[in-house]
Amino acid sequence: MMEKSAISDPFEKARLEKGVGEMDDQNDPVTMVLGHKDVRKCAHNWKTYQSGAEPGRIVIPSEVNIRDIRQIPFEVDPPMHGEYRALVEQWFKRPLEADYQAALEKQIGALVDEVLTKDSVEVIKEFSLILQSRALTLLFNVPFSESETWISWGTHVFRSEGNALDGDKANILYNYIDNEIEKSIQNPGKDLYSVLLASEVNGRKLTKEEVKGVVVLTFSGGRDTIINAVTNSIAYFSEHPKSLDKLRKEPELINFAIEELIRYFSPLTQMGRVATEDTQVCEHAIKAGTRIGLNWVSANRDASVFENANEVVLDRKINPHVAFGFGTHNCLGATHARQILKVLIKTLIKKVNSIEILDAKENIETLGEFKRKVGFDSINVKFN
Ligand code: EMZ
Repeated sequence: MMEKSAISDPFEKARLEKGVGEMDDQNDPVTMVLGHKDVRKCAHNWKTYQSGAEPGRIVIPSEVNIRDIRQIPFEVDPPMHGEYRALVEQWFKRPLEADYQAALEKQIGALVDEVLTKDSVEVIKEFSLILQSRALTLLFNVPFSESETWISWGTHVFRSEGNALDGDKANILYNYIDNEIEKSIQNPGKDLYSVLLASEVNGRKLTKEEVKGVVVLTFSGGRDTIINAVTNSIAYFSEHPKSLDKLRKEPELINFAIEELIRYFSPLTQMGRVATEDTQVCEHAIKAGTRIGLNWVSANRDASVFENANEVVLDRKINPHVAFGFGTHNCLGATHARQILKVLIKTLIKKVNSIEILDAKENIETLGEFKRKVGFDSINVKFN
């Protein structure tokens, strides 16, 4: 029987035969680029494949109908992209600092202690969502109590249960952010809002709209992605107790394990780009103004790059995965995400003997003819 934690690769055949796959998305079709080399090439080529299209359009499924706020630096092309990125880069490296790490250890330790006392834990709602929301207070440098509000928003800030894009839900986030920005203008502190409000690009202060653009991205980009990574990790260690033992005995492998789990799960399936000219990928015509999808998931299973690509090789040493994207737009939150997984694994090693899956419902994403398991809609476990 297939393991519950296993995630198969639906793109293999198309990747080998054509190099691309087609899907529709709200009548704005996407040509998905599937091979590792092609994905990297297109991601690198920001002149032909732009991010600075209409806000929301490079996200698949497209968010053009539910938002008009440009996310920064994510939906901006060079050279302006670099200006913004330089502003936020240091802030997003704070997860490497000792007190950040200690605070994260305290948060995750307490949460694991709590779930250990329960007979059954629904991992997404009772563990991963809480973990992500609490950890985010560190990234924002705001009081822990804010996480209560964020938890109430559920696993995705732009989608309601059942995955439908939801404009009303987006407005809850926007109103919240507008309010926080006003509060920081009145009362500047040491939080992300205040830091952004005080910073300058090209010799002028960031506008409120720009601050909002960075903040929206901080809320949305690392939400379902981290929740899926954490949930999939719990499922994986539940079915592979020996892997947890191995890391217990050889903690020097933890960093390799993190990269490998991220490669294998690839929480973000793909990211779109809009072609600025008529061009082609794998002899497949791409018309100016249409979209391609940089399919990280497929690239991360490319057998010409990864030996035993469909297995978790916990101590994989050479691992040029693209789960955090590639090139100019590589993931700003990657340091935070990696630190979360590191502390999670260390905490499991210390406190947990075994995890038993009681029942699980898969979350399957449909991309044209392809069906991809992203993770779970729900998964109940018992921590021992
Ligand atoms: C966007 C995206 C960023 C998008 C790196 O990914 O994440 C998605 O979950 C959001 O819906 O708006 O932030």
